[in-house]
Amino acid sequence: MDPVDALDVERLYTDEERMIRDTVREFVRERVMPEIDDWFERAHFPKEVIPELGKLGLLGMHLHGYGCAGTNAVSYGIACMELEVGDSGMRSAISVQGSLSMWPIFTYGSEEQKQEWLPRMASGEVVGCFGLTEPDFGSDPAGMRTFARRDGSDWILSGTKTWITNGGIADVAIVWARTDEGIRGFIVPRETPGFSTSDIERKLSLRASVTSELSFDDCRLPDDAMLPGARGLKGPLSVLDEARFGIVWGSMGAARSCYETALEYAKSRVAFGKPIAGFQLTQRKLVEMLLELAKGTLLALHLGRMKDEGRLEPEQVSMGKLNNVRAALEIAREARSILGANGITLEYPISRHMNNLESVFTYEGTNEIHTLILGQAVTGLPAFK
Ligand code: TGC
Ligand code: FAD
Repeated sequence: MDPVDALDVERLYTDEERMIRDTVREFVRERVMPEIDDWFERAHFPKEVIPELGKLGLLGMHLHGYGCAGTNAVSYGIACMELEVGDSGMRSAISVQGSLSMWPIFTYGSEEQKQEWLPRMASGEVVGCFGLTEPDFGSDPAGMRTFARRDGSDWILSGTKTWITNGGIADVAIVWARTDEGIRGFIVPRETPGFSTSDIERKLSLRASVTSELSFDDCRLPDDAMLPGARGLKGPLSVLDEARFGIVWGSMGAARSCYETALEYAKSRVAFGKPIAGFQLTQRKLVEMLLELAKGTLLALHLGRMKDEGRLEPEQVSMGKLNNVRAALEIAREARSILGANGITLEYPISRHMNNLESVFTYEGTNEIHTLILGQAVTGLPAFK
């Protein structure tokens, strides 16, 4: 039995999926691992990685046409998992670019909007971000105050979005705003007068990722800045399904890194005259971690196959996000305990993953929100308010 892929889940991958796994794994080994501790410590996101991810065909990879790779959803999931073995910030980069920024243009944009933006976003020449959360409205985006009003054929956009991944380095923002005709999505280029960003400093989580506030001070946008196909809150919420799917996979990547690190450490660290892996209590920890890792990876693959068959429902994505991020966080905490004092340093990846997973637990719908989504699905009774 393979001590990491104990259920031989990767045997269920196709040859093409295995090839993508190998490509991303190598990228993480060669490009991310030698630098990630330094990026994390300096709170630095290397923007130059984005075109490199584009060259590998990972940006908007499961979209078809417009310079996108056109893979299946499972391949996208595998890429998310392998990148998050490196760091959640690396997975966030492709989530935000491919799922949160390109997918809404691909799904709700006009042909002109797709032609204008998608090829340059697929190559990484143009970086996107997704603005839904506001200072007073995170879990409940229906309350958003950002507003776009008509002025002739133009729109005037005003408001503030916050906690926006890649906001400070983005060339374009997908911004959701209230209008007289309900919530609509807008493509806002960085150079739009009145659009400014400021980065959120002193984060203790996702330090190798930029997180920013976006301000819109009476930004004038042409009529064709609006995404014609998205109307109402359903627009942004459907976009979230895409990124949440990536997190179902990605969280298992962070968990795998923590488990593998703890397993290797336990075999070599000696206490009371023998390797700590030889103590029953340590073995129990490792086995519990292995069980959750194996189940979470299988769940991710199952949801991926359902997505590729076109029958994955939003509530099922919530099941995956709720279960896998919670499991990954528990695995990270247990792994940290196996390393003892060494577990708290940047010499090992565990505390870095653990801190990152605290954000992953909160963004894309908190643990509580996904619990309530599932509670509503099984009882028919909404308990959000
Ligand atoms: P509700 O009345 O339930 O729904 C309004 C309309 O939307 C539809 N809908 C969905 N459609 C597709 N997918 C989903 N997941 C959907 N959820 C709801 C729904 O059918 C309805 O359609 P219609 O046609 O009837 O109008 O809306 P609500 O206001 O009661 O809210 C429900 C709730 C709480 C579940 C929702 O607001 C929610 O999911 N809140 C969490 C917000 C969230 O996840 N924000 C994430 C921001 S982006 C981010 O975190 C990026 S991290 C980036 C990185 O990886 O670095
Ligand atoms: P709140 O909504 O204030 O919730 C606080 C607590 O109350 C949580 O535990 C929550 O579960 C609980 N709670 C709220 N309502 C209920 C309820 N009805 N019942 C029970 N408990 C409840 N957003 C974007 O739009 N784009 C991005 O790119 C993006 N990137 C992010 C990157 C990072 C690093 C982080 C940390 C966040 C990012 N976000 C982004 C924002 C993220 O989506 C929000 O933080 C998240 O939706 C939660 O909102 P909040 O932080 O305002 O928490």
